[in-house]
Amino acid sequence: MNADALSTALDQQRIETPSWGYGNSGTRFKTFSAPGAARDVWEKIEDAAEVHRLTGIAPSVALHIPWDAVSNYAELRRFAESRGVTLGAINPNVFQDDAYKLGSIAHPDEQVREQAMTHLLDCVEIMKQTGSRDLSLWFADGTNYAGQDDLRARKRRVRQALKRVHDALPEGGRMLVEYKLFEPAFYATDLFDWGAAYAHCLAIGDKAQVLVDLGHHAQSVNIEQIVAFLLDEGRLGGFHFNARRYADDDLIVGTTNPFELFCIYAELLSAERSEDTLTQTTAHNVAYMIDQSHNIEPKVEAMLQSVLNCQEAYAKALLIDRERLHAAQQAGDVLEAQRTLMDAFRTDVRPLLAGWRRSKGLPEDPVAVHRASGYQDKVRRDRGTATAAGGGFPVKS
Ligand code: PSV
Ligand code: MN
Ligand code: MN
Repeated sequence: MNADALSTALDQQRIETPSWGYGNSGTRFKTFSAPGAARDVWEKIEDAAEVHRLTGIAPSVALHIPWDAVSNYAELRRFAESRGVTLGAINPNVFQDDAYKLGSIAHPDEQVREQAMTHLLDCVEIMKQTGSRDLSLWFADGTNYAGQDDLRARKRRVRQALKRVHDALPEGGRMLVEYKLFEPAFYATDLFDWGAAYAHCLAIGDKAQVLVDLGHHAQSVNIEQIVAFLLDEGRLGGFHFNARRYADDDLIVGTTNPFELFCIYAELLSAERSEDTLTQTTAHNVAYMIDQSHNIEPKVEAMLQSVLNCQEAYAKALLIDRERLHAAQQAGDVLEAQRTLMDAFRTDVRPLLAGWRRSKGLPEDPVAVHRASGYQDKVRRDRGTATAAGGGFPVKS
C-alpha cells in the first residue's frame, strides 16, 4: 500500500465506545467510586466526545437501557451531536430485574418472557429516536444445574423472542446477537457460542447478525477463524472489543491479546477486498465497538488507550503484503507465509499514526495531550466522587 492509500484506509476506521465504560463500575466484590467518573448519560457522552476529539475515530457512543434512559431521546441525540458524536448501538438490559432470576426470553414463565419482550420492543422504539442502526443483544439467560429447565424448550423460546424483535426492527435496522460461553449461569448458557447465535440468525432473517465479543470464548478458541467464517457467510454484524485473560474480564483491548487483535483485523481487511459481494458488504458494515468497564483505571484515558490499540492493530494489518502472502500460501510455503504476517505485526506503526494524526489536525499523542489537558482534574472538580454502591455481577452502571 502506498502512503495515500494507507492514509485513506486509516480515515475509514471507526470505533464505538460504550457509555458504561465511563461510569463507576467494579467486580462482583466491589464497585469502586472513581473521582470524576460520569454520573449520568450526559456526562458519559461528554467523555465519549473527549475520546473522539482526541482520536478522531470514535464518533459514536453505545447506550445501555435503562442505565442511560432519558425522557427525551431527541434531546439526547441533539446533545450528542452538539458535542460532535452520535448515539450508537442500543443495548437492552434484561438481566438486572428480580424477575429475571431464571432468565428473560428463555424464562419458563411466559409472563416474564413478555416483560422482557416489552423492554426489547421499547428499545426498538428508542433506536428509531436515537437514529441507531443496531440493537445489540446480550442475554444472561442460562441454567445452573442439569435438569433445571428443558434445554430444547429454552432454545425454542429464545428463537421465538428473537424473531419477534427481528420483525419489529425498522428498515435498515439490525439486531446483533451476542453469545457467551458462561456466566452468570454456569451449567448452560442459552446463547453459548457463535454457532448457536448463527443458527438463530439464519432462521430469523436478514436483519440478524452475530456479534463477537472477544471476552466470551473458551481459552485458545481461534476467534479470527470465527470472524472469517461469519464474514464469508455474510453474518458478522459487530464486535465487542476487550482483552481476555480469563473469560469476561473486560480489560483493555490489545493489552493481553495484541496479536489476536491484529489477526482479526487481518481477516476483516481481507474480506473488505474480497471479490465476493456479500463478504465485502458484510465486512464494510461491521460495527466495531468496545465493551469494557474500567474498574481501576481512569475512565477517559483507559478508553483513549483502547481506541488507540485498535488503531495500531488495524494499521499493522493494513501493512500485510497480500501478494507475498498469497504467493506463499499457494506455494505451500508455511514459514514464508507466517513471516509475511509477522513482518507486518512487528512493524512499529507509531510514526505512521503520528503522521496521520498530524495531517488531520489531531494530537500526535492523544494520551499525552489528554494528560496535560486538565480534563481529568476538571471532571473531578465538577463531578466529584459519586458513591458507588455494592458489588454483584454485572456491576457496570
Ligand atoms: C456481560 O458479559 C456483558 O459484558 C456482555 O458482553 C454485554 O455486551 C455487556 O455486558 C453489556 O450488557
Ligand atoms: Mn459484550
Ligand atoms: Mn461480556
